[in-house]
Amino acid sequence: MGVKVYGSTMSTCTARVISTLEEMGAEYDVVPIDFAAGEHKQPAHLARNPFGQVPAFEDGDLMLFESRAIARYVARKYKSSGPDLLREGNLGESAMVDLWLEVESQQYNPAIAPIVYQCLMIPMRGGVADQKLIDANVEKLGKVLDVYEDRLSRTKYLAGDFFSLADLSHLPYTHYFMATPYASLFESRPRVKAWWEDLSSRPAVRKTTAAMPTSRFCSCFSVPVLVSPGSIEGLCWFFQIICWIYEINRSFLNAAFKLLFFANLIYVCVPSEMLKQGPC
Ligand SMILES: N[C@@H](CCC(=O)N[C@@H](CS)C(=O)NCC(=O)O)C(=O)O
Repeated sequence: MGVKVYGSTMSTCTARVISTLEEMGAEYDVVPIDFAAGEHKQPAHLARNPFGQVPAFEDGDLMLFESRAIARYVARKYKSSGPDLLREGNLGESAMVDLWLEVESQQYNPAIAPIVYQCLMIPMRGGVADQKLIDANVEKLGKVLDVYEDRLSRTKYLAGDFFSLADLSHLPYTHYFMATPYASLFESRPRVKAWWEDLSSRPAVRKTTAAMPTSRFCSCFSVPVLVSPGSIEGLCWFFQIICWIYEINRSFLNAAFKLLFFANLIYVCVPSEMLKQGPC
């Protein structure tokens, strides 16, 4: 029987688990948890994860939560069928994997997560991003990436010259971060950029990110758009389809929507349903 992952394929922490399962060639089922309906706070899910968060993970009688702990478990359970992601046969290498997993969780994630949240999630829900918070975290992330640039000038991957869970754990937030206007933080650091290109082109990673579309954050909600219910729906779907097909530059899309807004082509308020689960 395959293992079960409770969560959403689009959620960053769930994607950390899914990408590890994909790397290891494991069979698994994703059991969707309906955030909009508050399912993650209901007793059935609290029994899986007492913090009312996703992911949760089930393997027979074993129930786990915390994505990094689950990913480690997956790497150990399927170690004969996939890459050696933890290097537990070598004391020094496994220590380096642990070290860079800690760096991801304690340095990288606290800086990158607020940027992603502010730039993508808040506007999608109709809110206004906190630019001060973004700026502070962009600066923090820049300093972390300077350390990465230095590290990657000496080794191909973070823990050494081998791909490990420490690299893979960076996937979910970095994937979404690349759809923010601050992706240039990677462009300006050639070794970090090459490392990300390598990581993001792995087949298991591509399969995981295929279920994490960034075009859903297209910027029709990044300005206080006023729309007529009928016209915006068609317009949003139209741009969404263009996004999907051509993966066009989001700043162009942003400009296009702002232009439409100021040209007064959009004029009544966004229906609240669309803010919750709109096509963009
Ligand atoms: N440290 C946890 C964080 C889990 C987490 O923050 N999950 C988010 C989705 S990515 C969530 O469930 N948020 C809903 C909430 O906190 O109420 C992990 O790595 O699994």
